[in-house]
Formats: sequence, structure tokens, C-alpha cells
Amino acid sequence: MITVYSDDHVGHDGKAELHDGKLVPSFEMPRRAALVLARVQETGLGPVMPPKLFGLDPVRRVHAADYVAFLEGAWDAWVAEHGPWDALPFTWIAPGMRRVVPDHIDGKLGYYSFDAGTPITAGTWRAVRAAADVALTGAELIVRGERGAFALCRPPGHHAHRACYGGYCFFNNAAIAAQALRDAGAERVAVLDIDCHHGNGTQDIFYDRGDVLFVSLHADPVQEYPYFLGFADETGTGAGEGANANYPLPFGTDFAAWSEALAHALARIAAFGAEALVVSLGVDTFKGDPISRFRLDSPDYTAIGERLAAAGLPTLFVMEGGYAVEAIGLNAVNVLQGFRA
Ligand code: SP5
Ligand code: ZN
Repeated sequence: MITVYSDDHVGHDGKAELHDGKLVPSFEMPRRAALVLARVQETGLGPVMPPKLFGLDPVRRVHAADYVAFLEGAWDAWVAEHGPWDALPFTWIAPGMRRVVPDHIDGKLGYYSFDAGTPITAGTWRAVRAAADVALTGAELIVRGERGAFALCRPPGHHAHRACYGGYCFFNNAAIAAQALRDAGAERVAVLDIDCHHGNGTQDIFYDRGDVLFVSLHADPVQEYPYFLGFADETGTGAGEGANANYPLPFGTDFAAWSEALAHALARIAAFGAEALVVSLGVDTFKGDPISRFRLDSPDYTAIGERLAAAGLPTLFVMEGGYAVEAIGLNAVNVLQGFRA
């Protein structure tokens, strides 16, 4: 299986996120991608190639133009106001307030985000562009006939909505790839999100569309971030009615229970008649993950890969979360090896 990877993520290096009331070192760090790449290389999974450059047009197929322009200029605007320390928002729009774009960078950060865990740093713009190119290059491999490909994206993407960032995500790499597959001629595309957190951004981007099925297995939002989306009664709207399926699972979920939900998810995907599958591959379902509460173990990821292969669809894997850094390479590449076997 070909892996697509760019070093351009390394300059996205947040110092801290708001966690349990304290600013703590960012869980989402450059070493995550470095260790996944190292595991790809040491296992001989297959060749590693750099991304092609696609520009911003395919990004704007799923993200609002004003949001993309905001991200491009956010760091410079922040530095001009506050100096070269990571940019974090501290206030957001709540019901009863007005959705007006502020002039001030502090207001803009709140307007275009939904949490205080997602710093913008000097290298963020370069990194998020590269991650989109990595996903788009992976999608192109699938269009050209590869059975599977791995987009080793960083930062991750599935929490990013059409016009806001959060959850360590800026551009929704999986959504950009799914849209690119549609634009290349696939009539129906499925996105399966197996990150421990609900893929709120991806769901929202495709919620009113019947051509992209979104299916997600995740920690129940009554207990876990992102809290405000990901419930089982969210089934899509308008033309998208029936093209969204959430499987919220409780804290402590082990592979037996998770696996049962996966069977339901794969049945939904089969019934949908997708021509291609995008997997939002988070491995923060691991029992050793420092911010999540599921109990999957490393060999389970190989079994997941085998199950995904049995779906028989051309499959693009897009890297999402996973914060047990010492095990992230093993767990992520186990999925890919299980798929390849
Ligand atoms: C891509 C991805 O996996 N993003 C995850 C973002 C999660 N950020 C907030 C996590 C909050 C976890 N709460 C744990 C509380 C422990 N006391
Ligand atoms: Zn996650």
C-alpha cells in the first residue's frame, strides 16, 4: 500500500491546550506523524510518496472561502496584535448572540472555532495545506485504481466544519478527499469514521447530501468530546436523509462491543452502494490513549483492517487522532497491514 506523506506538518507545533482547567502540553504533536511514518517504513508496508500540489480549489469544495482566507492570515494577524505566541481563542458565539465577523483577531478566532484545544502556530497554515494535498494525492491514487492508499495527514481533520476549526483540526482532510472522489466521477462515496471522537465536521459538511454517506463509531457525546453532535438520532436531512449513521458507545467499550457496532456500520455502507470508501483512521480508541476511554488493544487494529478489506471497496485511509504516541505507529499500521493481508 502506498503512503502519502509530507514533512510540512512539523512547523505546526502547538505549545499548549486547555485541558481539565489547565494549559497542558498539546497532545497533538509532530512526533505522532513521525512515528507512524517510521512504522510504515520499518514494516515495509509499501512506498512512501510526497503529495502533489492541488492548490486551494479542492479545499474550497468543502470549506467556505472566507474561512480559508481567515486561516491563511490568522497567524500574521495574531502576531501583529499579541506577538509570536500560539494563538488560542477564548470566547465564542452562544445562542442569543449575533453571528457577525469581528475585525479584531481575538473575535475572529472565536468566530471561526469551537474549542480552546487547537492552537494556531507559525507553521499551521503550511501544515494544513500540506495535509489537504496529502489527502487529495491519496484520493487520486484511488481514482487511478489502487485498492488501498494511506494519507498520513497531520494535523487531523474530522472535527473541522465548513467554516470552523477545533479538535486539533483545520481542514477536513477526509471530507476534501471524499469530495475529490465525487468530482473524479464516483457516484457514491462512503466515509467511515473510526476515531474515538465523533467526526462532527465531516457529518455536518455532508449532512444534507445523499451522495456521501457518513458513518461513525465513537464515544457517546453525552460523555465525551465534542459533546454537541454525534447522537444516534442524527440521520441526515433533505436529500441527505438516511445518509448519516452514528454509533455512540459508552466509556469502557472494548473490542467485542466496538466490533459489533462495526458490523452494523459496514452493513450500512454495503447497502448504500458506495463506489469508494474513505476511512477516518483515528487510533485513540486504544486502551492506552491518554485522552480517551475505549479499550481496544493493538492486535484489534489488525482485525479492523481485515474487516475493512472484506467490504471490498477501494479504500483511502486518512490519519486522524491517536495520542498514545509510543503505540500510534503500531496501531495505525496494524490496520493497514490487516487491510493488505
Ligand atoms: C482528531 C482528534 O482526535 N481530536 C480530539 C480532540 C479532543 N480534544 C479534547 C479532548 C477532551 C478529552 N477530555 C478528557 C477529560 C479527561 N479528564
Ligand atoms: Zn479523536
